[in-house]
Amino acid sequence: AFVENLLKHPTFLNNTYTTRFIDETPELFQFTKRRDRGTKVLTYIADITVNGHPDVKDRPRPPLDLRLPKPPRQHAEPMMGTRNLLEQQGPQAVADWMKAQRQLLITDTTMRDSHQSLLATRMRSIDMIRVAPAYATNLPGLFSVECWGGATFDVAYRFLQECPWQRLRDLRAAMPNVMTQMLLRGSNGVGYTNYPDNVVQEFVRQAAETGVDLFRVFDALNWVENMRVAMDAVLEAGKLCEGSVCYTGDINDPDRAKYDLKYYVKAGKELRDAGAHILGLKDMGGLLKPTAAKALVKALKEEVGLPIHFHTHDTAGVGCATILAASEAGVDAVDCAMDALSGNTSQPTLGSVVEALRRTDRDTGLDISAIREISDYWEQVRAQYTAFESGLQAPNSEVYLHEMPGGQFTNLKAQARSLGLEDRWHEVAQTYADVNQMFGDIPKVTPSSKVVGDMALMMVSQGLTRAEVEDPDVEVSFPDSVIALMRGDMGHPPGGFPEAIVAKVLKGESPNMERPGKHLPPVDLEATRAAVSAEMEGKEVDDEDLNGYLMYPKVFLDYMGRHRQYGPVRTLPTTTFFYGMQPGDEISAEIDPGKTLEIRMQAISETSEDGEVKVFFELNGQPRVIRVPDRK
Ligand code: BTN
Ligand code: 3PY
Ligand code: ZN
Repeated sequence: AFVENLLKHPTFLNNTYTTRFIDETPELFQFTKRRDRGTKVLTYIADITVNGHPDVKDRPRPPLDLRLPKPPRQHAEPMMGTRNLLEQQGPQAVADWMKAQRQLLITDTTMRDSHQSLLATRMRSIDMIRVAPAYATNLPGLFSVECWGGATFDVAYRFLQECPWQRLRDLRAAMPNVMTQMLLRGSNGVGYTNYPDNVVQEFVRQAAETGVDLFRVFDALNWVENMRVAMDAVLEAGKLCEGSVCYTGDINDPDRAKYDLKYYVKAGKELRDAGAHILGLKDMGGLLKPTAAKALVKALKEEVGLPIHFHTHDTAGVGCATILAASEAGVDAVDCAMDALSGNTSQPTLGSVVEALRRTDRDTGLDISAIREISDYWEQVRAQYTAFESGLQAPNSEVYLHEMPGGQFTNLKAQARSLGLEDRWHEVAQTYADVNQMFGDIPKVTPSSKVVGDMALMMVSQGLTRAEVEDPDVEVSFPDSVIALMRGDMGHPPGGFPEAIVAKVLKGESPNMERPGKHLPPVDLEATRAAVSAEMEGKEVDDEDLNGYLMYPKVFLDYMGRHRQYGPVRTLPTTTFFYGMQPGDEISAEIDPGKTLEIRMQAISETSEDGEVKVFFELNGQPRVIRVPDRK
C-alpha cells in the first residue's frame, strides 16, 4: 500500500520528490510505513537502554525522576516584531530603524552560542522548538534570536542525530515575528576550512530560504577580502548582513598596538564599504573591558555610521559591565543569554541587563516576568544536559592571558581531559598564549582558535617550549592544521604570520598569499547531487541535504545511515535520547504534526546465549518486542 500511495502521489509523479519528501508526506504512511518508523524509534530506545549512549558514557547523569521541561504559557497572539519589518520593508529599513530608535535592542543567544559555550553545543532541537512559540508571543520585542550556525550545524548531524535544516525550519515557523539569526564563518561556512565560493553561495542561499533573517558574518583572521563572497550572497538573498570584526588584544595596551582603536575603525569602514547593513563587534573571548568598550563604540558610531551590534562572553565576569558601558556609548544592539544559560563562558545575563536599564533612557521595553518564565523553562532544560557541563565553577580573569573564545573554552578543556592533561590546564592556557605570540598575535576564533589549541595541546603533551618550537635546529612535527594555517589556507592575519615560523612549518615551501577561495575550483553541484543520491539508494537528495553533504560529507552520510536505522529520534524527549527508558516509563513522541507515538517500556530480558536482549514495549497500546545485541 505504501508503494501504491507513493506512485500515485503528485510530487512523486513530478519527479520533484526528495529524501525529506517521504518524511514530510504522512499520507503515504497510512499502512506499513508508520509502523516502520515506530519500530526504528523503538530500536533506538532499546539500543540506548541496553548499551548506553556513547556521548554520555562516564559523565555525571541527571536524576532519574527528572520531569519533561514545561514551556510557559503563551500570553497573547504574536505581535509585530523585527521580522515583520524585514519582510515588509527590507533589510535597510531594519538597519535604519535600529539607529533611529533609542531602546537598547537585545538578541537572545540561548539557542546557539550559550549552549555551544556551556554545554558543548549539545542542546537538541525539541528543547528549543517547545519554547519557541512562547518567545513569539511573550517576547515579541526581542531584536533577534540567535539559533543557528556556528558549531550547531555539525553537532546536530554528528552527535544529536538530527537535521539542522529541520531545526531551522521548525523554529522559523514557531517564531514568525522575531528575526532568526545565524553565525556564519565567512568562507569557512559552518565548517573549519575554506570552501569553494559556489559552496558558500549555495549554503547562504539555502539558509536564507529555509529561515535565517540575519547573518552575522565574520572571518577568523579579520580579513574582509575573504568575507565578500559570503556577504554578497546574504545581500543577494535580501537578508540582513551583519559584517563583523572580531575583537582581540586590548585597545588600551601599547604592547598590542596592532589592535588599536584605528585598527577597528578601519575594519568597520571596510565592512561598511563591503555592503554590511550592521557592524558586528564580535568579542568572542570576552576581552573587551568596560572602559575600552565605551571608547570603541563611540569611535565606531561616529566614524562608521552603521548600527552596531555587540557580542561578548562573560568568561571574566565583567560582561554586564561592558554591555552597560557600550550602551552608554550608544551601541544599538547587544547579545545576552537567558539567565539560566548565561554567565561564565556564555553571554551576559539577559534579565539582569534588562533590569539594569529599566527606567533609564535605554530601557529595553522587554517584559521581565516573561523573561523569568522562559528562563525557568531553560533551567529545567539545562538539568537534562548534566553530562555536558564543563565543571567551570566561577568567572576567571585568566581569559585575559589565554584569550580563548567562549565557544572553544569548554571544548578545549574536554580535549585536554581526553589527552590526560586536565590537571595541567593552566599550563595549556599559558601555552595557548605562547602559541598566539609565536603565530604573530592573531585573532583567535573558529577556525584559527582551533589551530592555536591543537598546537598548544601538542606542545604540552610533548613537553615542548615556544623557544624549542622556534629553534631551527629542533625537529618539530607540526599538526596538519598548523601547516594549513601557515600555508595561507585560511587567509592571513593583520601583519601576516612571522616569516621564521612560516619557513619552519612549511620547510621552505612558499605560502599562498591570495584569498584561499580564489584557487578552489567550483564544485559541480548537480554531479555531486547525483553521486550522493546514488549513495542514498537512488533517492534524489534535496537542496538542504546537498548543502549538508557539501559542508560535511562524511558526517552527513553517517547521519543518513543512522537515520535509516533509527528513524526520527529527534522527536524523543532528551532524557530518553541519552539514557533510554526504564520498565514502567511512558513517553510520547510526535513524529509528525498530530501523529504521536505513545511508548511504554514494560520489561527488559536477560542477555540470551547468542548475546541478544529483548526489550518489551507497548506502542500505541500494542505489544512490541525489540531485540538488540548486548554490546556492553
Ligand atoms: C552517535 O553516533 O554518537 C549518536 C547516534 C546514536 C547512535 C547509537 S547510540 C547507541 C548505539 N551505539 C552506538 O555506538 N551507536 C548507536
Ligand atoms: C563559532 O564560530 O562557532 C563561534 O562561536 C565563534 O565565536
Ligand atoms: Zn560568541
